[in-house]
Amino acid sequence: MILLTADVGISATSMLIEKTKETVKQEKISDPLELKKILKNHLVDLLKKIEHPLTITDSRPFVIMIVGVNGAGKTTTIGKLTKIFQSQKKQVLIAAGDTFRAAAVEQLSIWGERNNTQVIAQQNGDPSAVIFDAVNSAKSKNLDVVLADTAGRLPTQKNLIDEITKIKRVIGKCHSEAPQEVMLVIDANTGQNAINQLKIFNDALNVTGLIITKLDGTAKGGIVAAIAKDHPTPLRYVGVGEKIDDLRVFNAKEYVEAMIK
Ligand SMILES: Nc1nc2c(ncn2[C@@H]2O[C@H](COP(=O)(O)OP(=O)(O)OP(=O)(O)O)[C@@H](O)[C@H]2O)c(=O)[nH]1
Ligand SMILES: [Mg+2]
Repeated sequence: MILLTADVGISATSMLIEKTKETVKQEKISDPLELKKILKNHLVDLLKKIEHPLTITDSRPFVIMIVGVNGAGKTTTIGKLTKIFQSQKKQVLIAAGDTFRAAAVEQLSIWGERNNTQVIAQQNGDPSAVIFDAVNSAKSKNLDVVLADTAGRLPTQKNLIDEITKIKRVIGKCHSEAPQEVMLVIDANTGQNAINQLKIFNDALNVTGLIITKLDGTAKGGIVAAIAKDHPTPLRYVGVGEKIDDLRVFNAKEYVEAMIK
């Protein structure tokens, strides 16, 4: 029940129960209080599979494309990531690739100001063109990182999924290795639908990293266990609030401690 209500899902829950039973048998456990500890250890082992922090390589500019459904926390995460990268002495440029939502550029500009970072935007621009310009500009200035925001889109909106594959292709025209990271942002409240989001975005873009946001709310975030079991993808960071410092590097052990009290 603990696992299912935390969104771990049937498949990963069944596997964890089986593994727990095996351990109980092998180690001849008779104290019921030990069960939770054993279960937690198996969950940590599972989540370790996706505990892979992001490393920014020397392939300049290191372009990170941020994608996900509407309202997942993409733009906010860009603000938080900028601060983290700057603290690592990286020079960051932000590309306002959400040309769809009216207030998107303004929202990103506020994050740019907070971090004292340049935001490249164009009025009524095509998202591919905006990001292309930003990557070229970063290249000519020899900057370390480009964070490219994109508009929210649903896995069912085929035209918008096609559009984002085009954005990725165009980025590759300015720098053959770019985008070095395609980051999918998932709201922890999404539940099992997160797997579907991951599948569709992965088919279209080859997702290389994940961010799970809004873990400060009621969501327990067990969806990451389902991801680790059925669709293992490196989980880079977790969002724990709306403020600039509310982003943590994913750590399997800490995560499980927060998930199962
Ligand atoms: N509590 C909490 N709120 C968050 C977190 N991350 C983002 N938010 C909030 O979620 C809302 C949506 O965030 P955005 O960053 O605008 O999301 P988005 O994915 O860019 O949205 P679209 O561009 O409209 O698709 C905002 O109110 C954010 O403050 C988080 O980790 N915790
Ligand atoms: Mg946004």
